[in-house]
Amino acid sequence: MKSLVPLSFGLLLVIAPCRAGDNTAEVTLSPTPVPITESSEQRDARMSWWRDARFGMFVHWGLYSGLAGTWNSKPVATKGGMEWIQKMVKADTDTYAREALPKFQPKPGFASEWMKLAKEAGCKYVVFTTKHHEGFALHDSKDGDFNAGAKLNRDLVREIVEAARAEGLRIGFYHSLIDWHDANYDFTKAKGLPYPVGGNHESIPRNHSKYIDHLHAQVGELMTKYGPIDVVWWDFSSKGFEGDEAWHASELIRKVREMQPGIVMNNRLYSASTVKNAENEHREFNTAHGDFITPEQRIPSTGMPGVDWESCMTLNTTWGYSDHDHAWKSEQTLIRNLVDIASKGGNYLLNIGPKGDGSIPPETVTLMKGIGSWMKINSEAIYGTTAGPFESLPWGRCTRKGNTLYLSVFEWPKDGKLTVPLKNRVLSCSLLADPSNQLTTNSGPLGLEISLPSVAPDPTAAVIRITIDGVPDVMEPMSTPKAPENP
Ligand code: JFZ
Repeated sequence: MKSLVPLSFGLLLVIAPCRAGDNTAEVTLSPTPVPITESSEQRDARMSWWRDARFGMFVHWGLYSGLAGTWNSKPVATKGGMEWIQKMVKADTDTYAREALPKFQPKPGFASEWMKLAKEAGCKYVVFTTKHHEGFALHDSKDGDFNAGAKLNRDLVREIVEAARAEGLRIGFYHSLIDWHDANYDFTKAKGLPYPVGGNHESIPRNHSKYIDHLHAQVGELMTKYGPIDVVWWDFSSKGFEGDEAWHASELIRKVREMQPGIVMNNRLYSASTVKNAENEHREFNTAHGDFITPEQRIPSTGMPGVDWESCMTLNTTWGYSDHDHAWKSEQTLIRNLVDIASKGGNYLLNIGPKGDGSIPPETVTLMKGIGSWMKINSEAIYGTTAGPFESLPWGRCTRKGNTLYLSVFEWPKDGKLTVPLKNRVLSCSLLADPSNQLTTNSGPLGLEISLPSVAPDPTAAVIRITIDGVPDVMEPMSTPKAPENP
């Protein structure tokens, strides 16, 4: 009997003929909740594009982008998330909006610049902030007036979604659960979650269930007005404030899955259930809480077979744009991160922080185009691959596609000999940068030995594609013979 995993309890949908794809279709939910079950085959089908994609672009953009890390014409900091500037300067929402709104002037065509860069970098999907903790919604919302429709007479979500579709990119909505604007968001209950101001604000009574109504209403607009949405990226919950208590999470999941049956959802409606030792990190991830886990600013030491995961990371140290953060990572680091993450079976969601007018900082353009140049030759070693069969490799990483292995060499062997702890017979072996030239291979005591040209075709990561006979038969790492006990 095929295992049916309860996705969540859902409502029997009364749908007008066309689904969320057609923006005019009014999606009505019928009263009686019915269990939504999904077989693991159905789940694999729903997740397959996301698993094959491996590489996405994250975009943090909001009113904080116009402030650019500056408050009262002074830099607030040179490191750390400037999307949190309201909290860093302890500003109430009115003061914050007064300062920030005038500096948030999206220029025409900003979104296609983002999508063209994402495409050029080799990203397959883009996840952008429809609302961050500041509470400002980028869509033309009928729920409240702190949104682009009311303040700018623009629907920036529509502009961004349409630009993504024009480039054939999948689109995802980051949506903050935390809200530093809504007067009913009860920060006094939200233990472990950030809030910009305290003190006398605590005395004003707040009706958090009214905030939850606002949250669900805006999510409902986002999930019904812009066609098929591929990813939803909630942010974030704590051990002290999560799930149904904080967000009526299972009801939200049910509604979103009904409005967007194909959607892929992250895990942050619940606190990150972290087991911090490398061996069994996140092994117990419960997919009723979402589809994938979200390590932030780090790459897990080992893969997590059976668990879908996506590492999100900044190009410098801030998610939102800052004039004062120049700690840009190197192109080499970013490319090797992508390879490292893919070799462990994960996705890489690499962030850009556009300015208040939507323009992209030149350093960001250079770095993303640099990754794109590498992907032009080597994307076969990333898209549609799974984790490599090796625990670790001294000279690089390995990704896999059936009986084809992609060896990404970071440290080119000085003696031109690359040792791969593999017993299989080699059917073909060549560089992705020079596919027509077969490389010589021999099998030796330490496994497969590949003869390489003296100079690496790419100093960052040179990829060798080998097809082998059968499934990878990995040699146990040679236990270094113990030095005889000194008598
Ligand atoms: C959150 C946001 O606060 C931040 O601004 C950015 O959007 C990032 C992607 O996500 O940052 C977090 C969220 C959760 C943890 C740490 C930082 N956590 O659970 O450790």
